[in-house]
Amino acid sequence: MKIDAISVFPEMFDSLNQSLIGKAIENELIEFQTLNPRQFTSDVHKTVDDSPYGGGAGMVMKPEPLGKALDSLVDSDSVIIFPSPAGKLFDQATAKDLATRQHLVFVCGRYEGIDQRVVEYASTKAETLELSIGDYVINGGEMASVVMIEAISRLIPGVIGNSDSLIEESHEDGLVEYPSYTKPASWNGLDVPEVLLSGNHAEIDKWRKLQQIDRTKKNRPDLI
Ligand code: 6SD
Repeated sequence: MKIDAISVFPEMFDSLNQSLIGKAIENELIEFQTLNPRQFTSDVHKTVDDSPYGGGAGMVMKPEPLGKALDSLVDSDSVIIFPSPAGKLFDQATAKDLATRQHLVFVCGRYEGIDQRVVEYASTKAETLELSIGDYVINGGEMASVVMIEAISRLIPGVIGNSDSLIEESHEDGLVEYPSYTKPASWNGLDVPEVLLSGNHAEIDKWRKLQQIDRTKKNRPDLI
C-alpha cells in the first residue's frame, strides 16, 4: 500500500518509523511519504493560510497549495482522507475497508481548518472522506492521521506477524477486550485470576468472554 500525507508539519509523522509500522515501511510493505504544501506556494513567505471570508477567529488554509499538492499525488484509485472533527467517525470497520485500498492520501489541516472547496475539488478526482477520530478537538490533522494510519496499517497482511492477535482484539466482535495478565502470579498482594492458571482452555475462553461482556456493559454501554 502507498500512503501519502500532505502536511505543513511533516516531522509529526516521524513516530510512524518506530515499531511494527516502521518495520513495514522499511520492508516496503507500506510506502509512506509526506508532502509539504509550502512547496506549491509562489510568494516569498510561502503562505499557506489566509483570513476567513465572513470574518471570525484564526486563519484558514488556502486552496491553491493543497490543490496543487493533490494534483501531484492523486489518481482515480486513490482514497483522499481529510481528518476533521466534523467528519464521520473512523472506526475498526473503516480501518478494515481502507486497509484493502491501493493508495491513501491524508490531507492535514492546521489553523482553523481548510477551505471547503479543497474537499469538493478532491471529490472530483477520487473517493474522498472526511473522518473524525473522536468527539474532541485537536490542533490539526497530523496526529489524527497518525492514529488512522496505524489502525489501517496493522491490518495489512504481513505487518503484524501473528494474525491471531488481530482476530482476538477489541471491537472485532463488537465487544471490548478481556483483561490480560503475565508473570508473576502474585504481585503486591494482587493475584492473577485462578482460572488462567488452570490450563482448562474451555473454562478460560468462557471466563474471557464473560469479562468482555462485563467490561463492555460497564465501559461502553453504547456498544451493547
Ligand atoms: C485544523 C484539524 C483537523 C483540526 C480533529 C479531528 C478530530 N477528531 N478532532 N480534531 C482535527 C482535524 C482538528 O485541522
